[in-house]
Amino acid sequence: MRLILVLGDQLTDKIAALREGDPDEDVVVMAEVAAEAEYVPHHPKKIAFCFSAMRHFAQELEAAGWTVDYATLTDGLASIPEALLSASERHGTTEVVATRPGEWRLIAALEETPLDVAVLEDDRFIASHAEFEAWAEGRKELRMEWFYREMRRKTGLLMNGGKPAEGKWNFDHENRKPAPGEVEFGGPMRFAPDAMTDEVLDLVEARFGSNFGTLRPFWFAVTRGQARRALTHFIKGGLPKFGDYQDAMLSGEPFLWHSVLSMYLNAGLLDPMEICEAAEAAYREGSAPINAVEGFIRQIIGWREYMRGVYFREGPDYVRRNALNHRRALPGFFWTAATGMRCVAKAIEQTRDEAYAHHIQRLMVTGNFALLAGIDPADVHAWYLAVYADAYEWVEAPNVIGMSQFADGGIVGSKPYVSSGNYIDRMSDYCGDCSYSVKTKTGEGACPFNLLYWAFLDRHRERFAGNPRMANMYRTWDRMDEAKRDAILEEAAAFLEAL
Ligand code: FAD
Ligand code: DLZ
Ligand code: SF4
Repeated sequence: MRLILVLGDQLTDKIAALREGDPDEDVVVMAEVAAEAEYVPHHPKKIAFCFSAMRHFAQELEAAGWTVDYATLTDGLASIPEALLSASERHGTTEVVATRPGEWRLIAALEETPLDVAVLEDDRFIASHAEFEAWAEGRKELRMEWFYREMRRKTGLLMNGGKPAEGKWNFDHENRKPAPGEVEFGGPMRFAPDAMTDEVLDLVEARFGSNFGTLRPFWFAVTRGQARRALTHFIKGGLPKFGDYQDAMLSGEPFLWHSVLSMYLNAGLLDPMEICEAAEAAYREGSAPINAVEGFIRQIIGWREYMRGVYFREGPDYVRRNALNHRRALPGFFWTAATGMRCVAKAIEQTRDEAYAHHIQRLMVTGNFALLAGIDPADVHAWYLAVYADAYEWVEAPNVIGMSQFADGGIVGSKPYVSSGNYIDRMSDYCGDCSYSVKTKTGEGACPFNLLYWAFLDRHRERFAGNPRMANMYRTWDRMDEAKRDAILEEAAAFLEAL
Protein backbone atom coordinates (compact mmCIF):
# COMPACT_ATOMS: atom_id res chain seq x y z
CA MET A 1 0.00 0.00 0.00
CA ARG A 2 1.26 3.46 -0.95
CA LEU A 3 0.11 7.04 -0.56
CA ILE A 4 -0.64 8.78 -3.86
CA LEU A 5 -0.21 12.55 -3.49
CA VAL A 6 -2.49 14.74 -5.61
CA LEU A 7 -1.90 18.50 -5.33
CA GLY A 8 -4.41 21.27 -5.92
CA ASP A 9 -3.15 21.86 -9.46
CA GLN A 10 -2.98 18.18 -10.42
CA LEU A 11 -6.71 17.50 -10.68
CA THR A 12 -6.89 14.93 -13.44
CA ASP A 13 -7.06 11.15 -13.44
CA LYS A 14 -4.32 11.32 -16.09
CA ILE A 15 -1.80 12.71 -13.57
CA ALA A 16 1.30 10.49 -13.40
CA ALA A 17 0.92 9.50 -9.72
CA LEU A 18 -2.65 8.28 -10.24
CA ARG A 19 -1.69 6.35 -13.37
CA GLU A 20 1.01 4.68 -11.31
CA GLY A 21 -1.31 3.92 -8.38
CA ASP A 22 -3.73 1.06 -7.84
CA PRO A 23 -7.23 1.97 -6.60
CA ASP A 24 -7.58 -1.41 -4.89
CA GLU A 25 -4.39 -1.04 -2.86
CA ASP A 26 -3.31 2.59 -2.59
CA VAL A 27 -4.72 5.64 -0.81
CA VAL A 28 -4.94 9.05 -2.46
CA VAL A 29 -3.85 11.94 -0.22
CA MET A 30 -5.28 15.38 -0.88
CA ALA A 31 -4.97 18.21 1.61
CA GLU A 32 -6.01 21.81 2.00
CA VAL A 33 -3.11 23.20 4.00
CA ALA A 34 -2.09 26.54 5.46
CA ALA A 35 1.31 26.67 3.73
CA GLU A 36 -0.23 26.44 0.24
CA ALA A 37 -3.10 28.77 1.06
CA GLU A 38 -0.77 31.38 2.53
CA TYR A 39 2.58 31.43 0.67
CA VAL A 40 1.23 34.60 -0.90
CA PRO A 41 -2.06 36.32 0.00
CA HIS A 42 -3.97 34.57 -2.78
CA HIS A 43 -7.10 36.15 -4.21
CA PRO A 44 -10.11 34.62 -2.39
CA LYS A 45 -11.58 33.46 -5.73
CA LYS A 46 -8.34 31.57 -6.43
CA ILE A 47 -8.42 29.77 -3.08
CA ALA A 48 -12.12 28.99 -3.44
CA PHE A 49 -11.55 27.63 -6.93
CA CYS A 50 -8.66 25.48 -5.75
CA PHE A 51 -10.45 24.02 -2.73
CA SER A 52 -13.77 23.47 -4.47
CA ALA A 53 -12.13 21.84 -7.50
CA MET A 54 -10.07 19.66 -5.13
CA ARG A 55 -13.17 18.54 -3.22
CA HIS A 56 -15.11 17.79 -6.40
CA PHE A 57 -12.18 15.87 -7.81
CA ALA A 58 -11.83 13.83 -4.60
CA GLN A 59 -15.51 12.93 -4.93
CA GLU A 60 -14.96 11.83 -8.53
CA LEU A 61 -11.99 9.69 -7.51
CA GLU A 62 -14.07 8.02 -4.81
CA ALA A 63 -16.83 7.33 -7.31
CA ALA A 64 -14.19 5.71 -9.52
CA GLY A 65 -13.21 3.36 -6.71
CA TRP A 66 -10.28 5.14 -5.05
CA THR A 67 -9.89 5.57 -1.31
CA VAL A 68 -9.24 9.26 -0.73
CA ASP A 69 -7.78 10.61 2.49
CA TYR A 70 -8.90 14.23 2.22
CA ALA A 71 -7.99 16.91 4.77
CA THR A 72 -9.92 20.17 4.76
CA LEU A 73 -8.35 23.41 5.93
CA THR A 74 -10.20 23.13 9.25
CA ASP A 75 -8.30 19.91 9.98
CA GLY A 76 -5.42 22.28 10.69
CA LEU A 77 -2.56 20.72 8.72
CA ALA A 78 0.30 23.14 8.19
CA SER A 79 1.87 21.87 4.98
CA ILE A 80 1.90 19.15 2.33
CA PRO A 81 4.77 17.27 4.04
CA GLU A 82 2.81 17.38 7.31
CA ALA A 83 -0.28 16.04 5.52
CA LEU A 84 1.81 13.17 4.17
CA LEU A 85 3.34 12.41 7.57
CA SER A 86 -0.06 12.35 9.22
CA ALA A 87 -1.50 10.09 6.47
CA SER A 88 1.58 7.90 6.75
CA GLU A 89 0.83 7.28 10.44
CA ARG A 90 -2.86 6.65 9.83
CA HIS A 91 -2.28 4.16 7.02
CA GLY A 92 0.94 2.61 8.27
CA THR A 93 3.09 3.16 5.20
CA THR A 94 6.04 5.42 4.39
CA GLU A 95 5.85 4.92 0.64
CA VAL A 96 4.59 7.92 -1.33
CA VAL A 97 4.09 8.42 -5.05
CA ALA A 98 3.94 12.06 -6.15
CA THR A 99 3.92 13.99 -9.42
CA ARG A 100 6.57 16.72 -9.57
CA PRO A 101 5.09 19.99 -8.21
CA GLY A 102 5.12 23.13 -10.36
CA GLU A 103 7.18 25.11 -7.92
CA TRP A 104 10.75 24.73 -6.61
CA ARG A 105 9.56 25.54 -3.07
CA LEU A 106 7.32 22.49 -2.95
CA ILE A 107 9.77 20.27 -4.83
CA ALA A 108 12.32 21.00 -2.08
CA ALA A 109 9.74 20.42 0.66
CA LEU A 110 8.92 16.96 -0.73
CA GLU A 111 12.62 16.08 -0.95
CA GLU A 112 13.04 16.99 2.70
CA THR A 113 10.32 14.70 4.12
CA PRO A 114 11.61 11.63 5.97
CA LEU A 115 9.20 9.53 3.87
CA ASP A 116 10.11 7.44 0.89
CA VAL A 117 8.79 9.70 -1.90
CA ALA A 118 8.96 8.63 -5.55
CA VAL A 119 8.52 11.76 -7.68
CA LEU A 120 7.23 11.18 -11.22
CA GLU A 121 7.54 13.72 -14.03
CA ASP A 122 4.46 15.79 -14.71
CA ASP A 123 3.71 14.77 -18.29
CA ARG A 124 0.62 16.91 -18.83
CA PHE A 125 2.74 19.06 -21.14
CA ILE A 126 3.63 18.78 -24.79
CA ALA A 127 7.37 19.12 -24.25
CA SER A 128 9.15 17.19 -21.51
CA HIS A 129 12.01 18.83 -19.63
CA ALA A 130 14.42 16.70 -21.63
CA GLU A 131 12.92 17.89 -24.92
CA PHE A 132 13.09 21.52 -23.87
CA GLU A 133 16.69 21.07 -22.75
CA ALA A 134 17.60 19.43 -26.03
CA TRP A 135 16.02 22.32 -27.92
CA ALA A 136 17.66 25.00 -25.73
CA GLU A 137 21.09 23.41 -25.58
CA GLY A 138 23.77 25.46 -27.33
CA ARG A 139 21.40 28.20 -28.51
CA LYS A 140 22.49 31.79 -28.02
CA GLU A 141 18.91 32.97 -27.74
CA LEU A 142 15.84 31.02 -26.64
CA ARG A 143 13.42 32.47 -29.17
CA MET A 144 9.87 31.30 -28.49
CA GLU A 145 9.00 31.36 -32.19
CA TRP A 146 11.53 28.63 -33.06
CA PHE A 147 10.42 26.50 -30.15
CA TYR A 148 6.80 26.96 -31.19
CA ARG A 149 7.49 25.68 -34.69
CA GLU A 150 9.00 22.55 -33.19
CA MET A 151 5.82 22.08 -31.16
CA ARG A 152 3.68 22.54 -34.28
CA ARG A 153 5.70 19.82 -36.00
CA LYS A 154 5.56 17.58 -32.97
CA THR A 155 1.80 17.86 -32.44
CA GLY A 156 0.83 18.17 -36.12
CA LEU A 157 -1.52 21.01 -35.15
CA LEU A 158 -2.37 23.26 -38.12
CA MET A 159 0.04 21.35 -40.32
CA ASN A 160 -0.67 20.24 -43.87
CA GLY A 161 1.80 17.65 -45.06
CA GLY A 162 4.78 19.07 -43.16
CA LYS A 163 3.87 22.69 -44.02
CA PRO A 164 2.07 25.19 -41.78
CA ALA A 165 -1.60 25.72 -42.67
CA GLU A 166 -2.13 28.58 -45.13
CA GLY A 167 1.60 28.83 -45.70
CA LYS A 168 2.67 30.77 -42.61
CA TRP A 169 3.65 29.85 -39.08
CA ASN A 170 2.47 33.04 -37.48
CA PHE A 171 -0.44 35.37 -38.29
CA ASP A 172 0.20 37.86 -35.50
CA HIS A 173 0.33 40.94 -37.69
CA GLU A 174 -3.42 40.49 -38.24
CA ASN A 175 -4.04 40.31 -34.50
CA ARG A 176 -3.55 43.88 -33.35
CA LYS A 177 -6.90 45.53 -33.87
CA PRO A 178 -8.07 48.05 -31.28
CA ALA A 179 -11.32 47.15 -29.52
CA PRO A 180 -14.55 47.73 -31.41
CA GLY A 181 -17.38 49.70 -29.78
CA GLU A 182 -19.39 46.61 -29.02
CA VAL A 183 -18.53 43.14 -27.76
CA GLU A 184 -21.26 40.73 -28.79
CA PHE A 185 -19.64 37.74 -27.07
CA GLY A 186 -20.84 37.59 -23.47
CA GLY A 187 -17.59 36.22 -22.02
CA PRO A 188 -16.83 32.97 -20.23
CA MET A 189 -19.51 30.47 -19.22
CA ARG A 190 -20.60 31.02 -15.62
CA PHE A 191 -21.66 28.32 -13.19
CA ALA A 192 -23.83 28.70 -10.10
CA PRO A 193 -22.07 27.34 -6.98
CA ASP A 194 -23.42 24.00 -5.72
CA ALA A 195 -23.64 23.07 -2.02
CA MET A 196 -20.02 21.89 -1.96
CA THR A 197 -18.78 25.18 -3.43
CA ASP A 198 -21.02 27.17 -1.07
CA GLU A 199 -19.37 25.48 1.87
CA VAL A 200 -15.93 26.36 0.49
CA LEU A 201 -17.02 29.96 -0.11
CA ASP A 202 -18.06 30.28 3.55
CA LEU A 203 -14.72 28.85 4.66
CA VAL A 204 -12.74 31.16 2.38
CA GLU A 205 -14.76 34.16 3.46
CA ALA A 206 -14.08 33.40 7.13
CA ARG A 207 -10.36 32.65 6.71
CA PHE A 208 -9.27 34.80 3.77
CA GLY A 209 -11.97 37.47 3.60
CA SER A 210 -9.44 40.23 4.21
CA ASN A 211 -7.17 39.22 1.30
CA PHE A 212 -7.24 41.46 -1.77
CA GLY A 213 -10.08 40.37 -4.06
CA THR A 214 -13.82 39.92 -4.24
CA LEU A 215 -15.06 36.41 -3.47
CA ARG A 216 -18.67 36.65 -4.62
CA PRO A 217 -20.22 36.29 -7.11
CA PHE A 218 -18.23 33.12 -7.67
CA TRP A 219 -18.89 31.61 -11.09
CA PHE A 220 -15.87 29.46 -12.00
CA ALA A 221 -16.15 25.90 -13.23
CA VAL A 222 -15.01 23.53 -10.49
CA THR A 223 -15.21 20.18 -12.29
CA ARG A 224 -13.78 18.82 -15.49
CA GLY A 225 -17.32 18.49 -16.89
CA GLN A 226 -18.01 22.18 -16.33
CA ALA A 227 -14.58 23.19 -17.67
CA ARG A 228 -15.33 21.17 -20.84
CA ARG A 229 -18.56 23.15 -21.27
CA ALA A 230 -16.64 26.41 -20.77
CA LEU A 231 -14.24 25.27 -23.51
CA THR A 232 -17.05 24.48 -25.96
CA HIS A 233 -18.69 27.80 -25.18
CA PHE A 234 -15.45 29.68 -25.96
CA ILE A 235 -14.70 27.77 -29.16
CA LYS A 236 -18.12 28.66 -30.49
CA GLY A 237 -18.49 32.25 -29.31
CA GLY A 238 -15.05 33.63 -28.51
CA LEU A 239 -12.50 31.96 -30.75
CA PRO A 240 -13.63 33.43 -34.09
CA LYS A 241 -12.61 36.94 -33.00
CA PHE A 242 -9.91 35.94 -30.50
CA GLY A 243 -7.16 36.89 -32.93
CA ASP A 244 -8.53 40.21 -34.12
CA TYR A 245 -8.97 41.64 -30.64
CA GLN A 246 -6.36 39.74 -28.69
CA ASP A 247 -4.52 42.92 -27.70
CA ALA A 248 -7.53 45.20 -27.23
CA MET A 249 -8.70 46.59 -23.89
CA LEU A 250 -12.11 48.02 -22.98
CA SER A 251 -13.42 49.38 -19.68
CA GLY A 252 -16.26 47.22 -18.39
CA GLU A 253 -15.30 44.33 -20.70
CA PRO A 254 -12.80 42.29 -18.71
CA PHE A 255 -12.90 39.22 -20.94
CA LEU A 256 -13.51 40.42 -24.52
CA TRP A 257 -12.91 37.36 -26.75
CA HIS A 258 -10.38 35.69 -24.44
CA SER A 259 -10.92 32.09 -23.43
CA VAL A 260 -10.56 32.48 -19.63
CA LEU A 261 -9.47 28.84 -19.55
CA SER A 262 -6.00 29.25 -18.03
CA MET A 263 -7.11 28.47 -14.48
CA TYR A 264 -8.79 25.26 -15.60
CA LEU A 265 -5.85 24.25 -17.74
CA ASN A 266 -3.27 24.96 -15.03
CA ALA A 267 -5.28 23.10 -12.38
CA GLY A 268 -5.58 20.00 -14.55
CA LEU A 269 -9.31 20.20 -15.36
CA LEU A 270 -8.45 20.61 -19.05
CA ASP A 271 -5.61 19.23 -21.11
CA PRO A 272 -3.59 21.45 -23.50
CA MET A 273 -4.02 19.13 -26.47
CA GLU A 274 -7.78 18.83 -26.06
CA ILE A 275 -8.09 22.62 -26.08
CA CYS A 276 -5.89 22.96 -29.16
CA GLU A 277 -7.65 20.13 -30.98
CA ALA A 278 -11.03 21.77 -30.34
CA ALA A 279 -9.65 25.03 -31.76
CA GLU A 280 -8.18 23.30 -34.77
CA ALA A 281 -11.48 21.50 -35.45
CA ALA A 282 -13.24 24.90 -35.51
CA TYR A 283 -10.72 26.05 -38.12
CA ARG A 284 -11.09 22.91 -40.25
CA GLU A 285 -14.90 23.25 -40.13
CA GLY A 286 -14.64 26.87 -41.23
CA SER A 287 -16.12 28.37 -38.07
CA ALA A 288 -12.96 30.23 -36.98
CA PRO A 289 -10.30 31.91 -39.16
CA ILE A 290 -6.64 30.99 -39.26
CA ASN A 291 -5.41 34.17 -37.53
CA ALA A 292 -7.60 33.38 -34.51
CA VAL A 293 -6.84 29.68 -34.32
CA GLU A 294 -3.11 29.94 -35.00
CA GLY A 295 -2.79 32.78 -32.47
CA PHE A 296 -4.70 30.83 -29.84
CA ILE A 297 -2.83 27.57 -30.36
CA ARG A 298 0.50 29.45 -30.26
CA GLN A 299 -0.31 30.74 -26.78
CA ILE A 300 -0.78 27.20 -25.52
CA ILE A 301 1.76 25.02 -27.32
CA GLY A 302 4.18 27.90 -27.79
CA TRP A 303 4.21 30.42 -24.95
CA ARG A 304 2.87 28.21 -22.19
CA GLU A 305 5.26 25.35 -22.85
CA TYR A 306 8.17 27.70 -23.44
CA MET A 307 7.57 29.48 -20.12
CA ARG A 308 7.56 26.18 -18.28
CA GLY A 309 10.80 25.18 -19.99
CA VAL A 310 12.47 28.43 -18.94
CA TYR A 311 11.28 28.14 -15.31
CA PHE A 312 12.71 24.68 -14.83
CA ARG A 313 15.84 25.32 -16.87
CA GLU A 314 16.76 28.48 -14.96
CA GLY A 315 16.35 27.00 -11.48
CA PRO A 316 15.13 28.16 -8.06
CA ASP A 317 17.00 31.48 -8.08
CA TYR A 318 15.12 32.70 -11.18
CA VAL A 319 12.45 34.42 -9.07
CA ARG A 320 15.11 36.52 -7.31
CA ARG A 321 16.73 37.92 -10.45
CA ASN A 322 16.85 41.68 -10.79
CA ALA A 323 18.97 42.47 -13.85
CA LEU A 324 17.92 46.12 -13.97
CA ASN A 325 18.54 46.59 -10.25
CA HIS A 326 15.05 47.92 -9.60
CA ARG A 327 14.46 48.55 -5.88
CA ARG A 328 11.30 50.60 -5.46
CA ALA A 329 8.55 49.06 -3.30
CA LEU A 330 5.25 48.13 -4.95
CA PRO A 331 2.94 51.16 -4.65
CA GLY A 332 -0.06 50.67 -2.36
CA PHE A 333 -2.52 51.27 -5.19
CA PHE A 334 -1.77 47.80 -6.56
CA TRP A 335 -3.92 46.62 -3.63
CA THR A 336 -6.56 49.35 -3.74
CA ALA A 337 -6.81 50.55 -7.36
CA ALA A 338 -6.74 54.07 -5.92
CA THR A 339 -4.78 55.82 -8.66
CA GLY A 340 -5.66 58.54 -11.11
CA MET A 341 -4.12 56.46 -13.93
CA ARG A 342 -7.34 55.09 -15.33
CA CYS A 343 -5.75 52.24 -17.27
CA VAL A 344 -4.00 50.98 -14.14
CA ALA A 345 -7.08 51.48 -11.97
CA LYS A 346 -9.29 49.56 -14.45
CA ALA A 347 -6.85 46.65 -14.72
CA ILE A 348 -6.54 46.42 -10.94
CA GLU A 349 -10.29 46.79 -10.27
CA GLN A 350 -10.98 44.00 -12.69
CA THR A 351 -8.27 41.87 -11.10
CA ARG A 352 -9.85 42.49 -7.70
CA ASP A 353 -13.32 41.52 -8.96
CA GLU A 354 -12.49 38.56 -11.20
CA ALA A 355 -8.99 37.31 -10.27
CA TYR A 356 -8.46 37.79 -14.01
CA ALA A 357 -6.90 40.24 -16.42
CA HIS A 358 -5.98 39.36 -19.96
CA HIS A 359 -2.46 39.25 -21.30
CA ILE A 360 -2.14 42.81 -22.58
CA GLN A 361 -3.51 44.27 -19.36
CA ARG A 362 -0.95 42.24 -17.39
CA LEU A 363 1.90 43.08 -19.76
CA MET A 364 1.26 46.57 -21.08
CA VAL A 365 -0.63 48.19 -18.21
CA THR A 366 0.32 46.90 -14.74
CA GLY A 367 3.54 45.21 -15.89
CA ASN A 368 4.61 48.14 -18.06
CA PHE A 369 3.96 50.54 -15.20
CA ALA A 370 5.94 48.46 -12.69
CA LEU A 371 8.87 48.19 -15.09
CA LEU A 372 8.89 51.88 -16.01
CA ALA A 373 8.62 52.84 -12.34
CA GLY A 374 11.50 50.56 -11.36
CA ILE A 375 9.53 48.41 -8.91
CA ASP A 376 11.46 45.56 -7.31
CA PRO A 377 10.68 42.53 -9.51
CA ALA A 378 10.38 40.30 -6.44
CA ASP A 379 7.46 42.46 -5.25
CA VAL A 380 5.91 42.44 -8.70
CA HIS A 381 6.27 38.65 -8.83
CA ALA A 382 4.60 38.22 -5.43
CA TRP A 383 1.70 40.42 -6.51
CA TYR A 384 1.01 38.51 -9.75
CA LEU A 385 1.37 35.17 -7.98
CA ALA A 386 -1.27 36.25 -5.46
CA VAL A 387 -3.92 37.98 -7.52
CA TYR A 388 -4.64 35.78 -10.55
CA ALA A 389 -6.65 32.56 -10.40
CA ASP A 390 -4.29 30.96 -12.93
CA ALA A 391 -1.07 31.88 -11.11
CA TYR A 392 1.35 29.08 -10.27
CA GLU A 393 5.02 29.89 -10.10
CA TRP A 394 6.16 27.77 -13.07
CA VAL A 395 4.08 29.91 -15.45
CA GLU A 396 3.77 33.17 -13.52
CA ALA A 397 7.48 33.72 -12.83
CA PRO A 398 8.82 33.58 -16.39
CA ASN A 399 5.97 35.83 -17.48
CA VAL A 400 6.67 38.37 -14.73
CA ILE A 401 10.39 38.13 -14.00
CA GLY A 402 11.21 37.43 -17.64
CA MET A 403 8.70 38.76 -20.13
CA SER A 404 7.27 41.64 -18.16
CA GLN A 405 10.06 42.96 -15.91
CA PHE A 406 13.17 42.02 -17.95
CA ALA A 407 14.65 40.99 -14.59
CA ASP A 408 16.21 37.87 -16.15
CA GLY A 409 18.36 40.14 -18.31
CA GLY A 410 16.83 39.03 -21.60
CA ILE A 411 16.23 35.28 -21.53
CA VAL A 412 12.51 35.45 -22.32
CA GLY A 413 12.48 38.76 -24.20
CA SER A 414 15.11 40.31 -26.41
CA LYS A 415 13.96 43.78 -25.39
CA PRO A 416 11.85 45.12 -22.51
CA TYR A 417 8.10 45.49 -23.03
CA VAL A 418 7.82 49.21 -22.35
CA SER A 419 5.57 51.77 -23.95
CA SER A 420 4.40 55.31 -23.45
CA GLY A 421 0.72 56.18 -23.11
CA ASN A 422 0.30 56.09 -26.91
CA TYR A 423 0.14 52.31 -27.09
CA ILE A 424 -2.48 52.11 -24.32
CA ASP A 425 -4.49 54.85 -25.99
CA ARG A 426 -4.42 53.06 -29.34
CA MET A 427 -5.49 49.69 -27.92
CA SER A 428 -8.07 50.80 -25.33
CA ASP A 429 -10.77 53.27 -24.36
CA TYR A 430 -9.07 54.04 -21.04
CA CYS A 431 -7.51 57.40 -21.82
CA GLY A 432 -10.72 59.29 -22.66
CA ASP A 433 -11.86 59.63 -19.05
CA CYS A 434 -8.46 59.62 -17.39
CA SER A 435 -7.41 62.39 -15.02
CA TYR A 436 -4.16 62.56 -17.01
CA SER A 437 -3.86 63.50 -20.64
CA VAL A 438 -2.24 60.99 -22.94
CA LYS A 439 -1.51 63.68 -25.51
CA THR A 440 0.39 65.76 -22.97
CA LYS A 441 4.08 64.89 -22.85
CA THR A 442 5.26 67.21 -20.07
CA GLY A 443 3.79 69.68 -17.62
CA GLU A 444 0.34 69.84 -16.04
CA GLY A 445 -1.62 66.58 -16.47
CA ALA A 446 1.03 64.75 -18.53
CA CYS A 447 0.35 61.01 -18.69
CA PRO A 448 2.81 59.32 -16.29
CA PHE A 449 3.53 56.60 -18.88
CA ASN A 450 4.84 59.32 -21.21
CA LEU A 451 7.23 60.64 -18.57
CA LEU A 452 8.34 57.31 -17.16
CA TYR A 453 8.92 55.78 -20.58
CA TRP A 454 11.67 58.24 -21.49
CA ALA A 455 13.08 58.24 -17.99
CA PHE A 456 13.36 54.45 -18.18
CA LEU A 457 15.22 54.56 -21.49
CA ASP A 458 17.51 57.27 -20.18
CA ARG A 459 18.19 55.39 -16.94
CA HIS A 460 19.09 52.19 -18.78
CA ARG A 461 20.84 53.74 -21.74
CA GLU A 462 24.01 51.76 -21.24
CA ARG A 463 22.19 48.45 -21.39
CA PHE A 464 19.73 49.13 -24.20
CA ALA A 465 21.14 51.78 -26.55
CA GLY A 466 23.07 49.16 -28.49
CA ASN A 467 19.97 46.97 -28.97
CA PRO A 468 19.02 47.29 -32.66
CA ARG A 469 15.32 46.91 -31.78
CA MET A 470 15.56 49.96 -29.53
CA ALA A 471 17.81 52.19 -31.61
CA ASN A 472 14.83 54.15 -32.98
CA MET A 473 13.59 55.02 -29.52
CA TYR A 474 17.00 56.35 -28.52
CA ARG A 475 17.24 58.37 -31.73
CA THR A 476 13.88 59.99 -30.97
CA TRP A 477 14.96 60.75 -27.40
CA ASP A 478 18.26 62.21 -28.55
CA ARG A 479 16.55 64.44 -31.11
CA MET A 480 14.33 66.06 -28.46
CA ASP A 481 15.55 69.44 -27.34
CA GLU A 482 17.47 69.45 -24.14
CA ALA A 483 15.03 71.58 -22.16
CA LYS A 484 12.24 69.10 -22.95
CA ARG A 485 14.40 66.16 -21.99
CA ASP A 486 15.29 67.81 -18.70
CA ALA A 487 11.65 68.60 -17.99
CA ILE A 488 10.65 64.97 -18.66
CA LEU A 489 13.35 63.60 -16.38
CA GLU A 490 12.52 66.05 -13.62
CA GLU A 491 8.80 65.39 -13.79
CA ALA A 492 9.30 61.64 -13.92
CA ALA A 493 11.51 61.84 -10.82
CA ALA A 494 8.92 63.94 -9.02
CA PHE A 495 6.17 61.47 -9.93
CA LEU A 496 8.20 58.53 -8.63
CA GLU A 497 9.09 60.42 -5.48
CA ALA A 498 5.40 60.99 -4.80
CA LEU A 499 4.41 57.32 -5.36
P1 FAD B 1 -6.20 33.50 -23.66
O1 FAD B 1 -5.84 34.87 -24.06
O2 FAD B 1 -7.52 33.00 -24.07
O3 FAD B 1 -5.05 32.50 -24.18
C1 FAD B 1 -5.25 31.11 -24.28
C2 FAD B 1 -4.35 30.33 -23.38
O4 FAD B 1 -3.01 30.49 -23.77
C3 FAD B 1 -4.38 30.73 -21.91
O5 FAD B 1 -5.46 30.12 -21.25
C4 FAD B 1 -3.02 30.26 -21.42
O6 FAD B 1 -3.09 28.92 -21.01
C5 FAD B 1 -2.15 30.34 -22.64
N1 FAD B 1 -1.27 31.51 -22.58
C6 FAD B 1 -1.42 32.68 -23.22
N2 FAD B 1 -0.36 33.48 -23.03
C7 FAD B 1 0.47 32.81 -22.22
C8 FAD B 1 1.74 33.10 -21.65
N3 FAD B 1 2.37 34.25 -21.86
N4 FAD B 1 2.29 32.17 -20.84
C9 FAD B 1 1.67 31.00 -20.60
N5 FAD B 1 0.48 30.67 -21.12
C10 FAD B 1 -0.10 31.56 -21.93
N6 FAD B 1 -0.61 32.84 -17.40
C11 FAD B 1 -0.91 31.89 -16.50
O7 FAD B 1 -1.46 30.84 -16.85
N7 FAD B 1 -0.59 32.06 -15.18
C12 FAD B 1 0.00 33.19 -14.74
O8 FAD B 1 0.27 33.32 -13.55
C13 FAD B 1 0.32 34.22 -15.68
N8 FAD B 1 0.91 35.37 -15.28
C14 FAD B 1 1.21 36.33 -16.20
C15 FAD B 1 1.85 37.51 -15.78
C16 FAD B 1 2.20 38.48 -16.70
C17 FAD B 1 2.93 39.72 -16.26
C18 FAD B 1 1.90 38.28 -18.06
C19 FAD B 1 2.29 39.31 -19.07
C20 FAD B 1 1.25 37.13 -18.48
C21 FAD B 1 0.90 36.15 -17.57
N9 FAD B 1 0.26 34.96 -17.97
C22 FAD B 1 -0.01 34.00 -17.04
C23 FAD B 1 -0.03 34.70 -19.39
C24 FAD B 1 -1.40 35.18 -19.87
O9 FAD B 1 -1.59 36.51 -19.52
C25 FAD B 1 -2.53 34.33 -19.30
O10 FAD B 1 -2.26 32.97 -19.57
C26 FAD B 1 -3.86 34.67 -19.94
O11 FAD B 1 -4.14 36.03 -19.76
C27 FAD B 1 -4.95 33.82 -19.34
O12 FAD B 1 -6.21 34.22 -19.81
P2 FAD B 1 -7.02 33.39 -20.89
O13 FAD B 1 -7.19 32.00 -20.42
O14 FAD B 1 -8.24 34.17 -21.19
O15 FAD B 1 -6.01 33.40 -22.08
C1 DLZ C 1 -2.86 27.26 -4.97
C2 DLZ C 1 -3.11 26.22 -3.93
C3 DLZ C 1 -3.79 26.57 -2.76
C4 DLZ C 1 -4.35 27.93 -2.53
N1 DLZ C 1 -4.01 25.66 -1.81
C5 DLZ C 1 -3.59 24.39 -1.97
C6 DLZ C 1 -3.78 23.41 -0.96
O1 DLZ C 1 -4.29 23.69 0.12
N2 DLZ C 1 -3.38 22.15 -1.21
C7 DLZ C 1 -2.76 21.81 -2.38
O2 DLZ C 1 -2.45 20.64 -2.56
N3 DLZ C 1 -2.52 22.73 -3.33
C8 DLZ C 1 -2.92 24.00 -3.15
N4 DLZ C 1 -2.67 24.94 -4.10
C9 DLZ C 1 -1.88 24.54 -5.28
C10 DLZ C 1 -0.37 24.46 -4.91
O3 DLZ C 1 0.05 25.71 -4.40
C11 DLZ C 1 0.44 24.04 -6.13
O4 DLZ C 1 0.33 22.67 -6.24
C12 DLZ C 1 1.91 24.39 -6.01
O5 DLZ C 1 2.11 25.77 -5.98
C13 DLZ C 1 2.71 23.80 -7.18
O6 DLZ C 1 2.31 24.35 -8.41
FE1 SF4 D 1 -3.23 55.39 -18.70
FE2 SF4 D 1 -1.98 57.65 -19.45
FE3 SF4 D 1 -4.16 56.81 -20.77
FE4 SF4 D 1 -4.36 57.76 -18.26
S1 SF4 D 1 -3.71 58.90 -20.07
S2 SF4 D 1 -5.37 55.95 -19.10
S3 SF4 D 1 -2.47 57.04 -17.36
S4 SF4 D 1 -2.18 55.75 -20.66
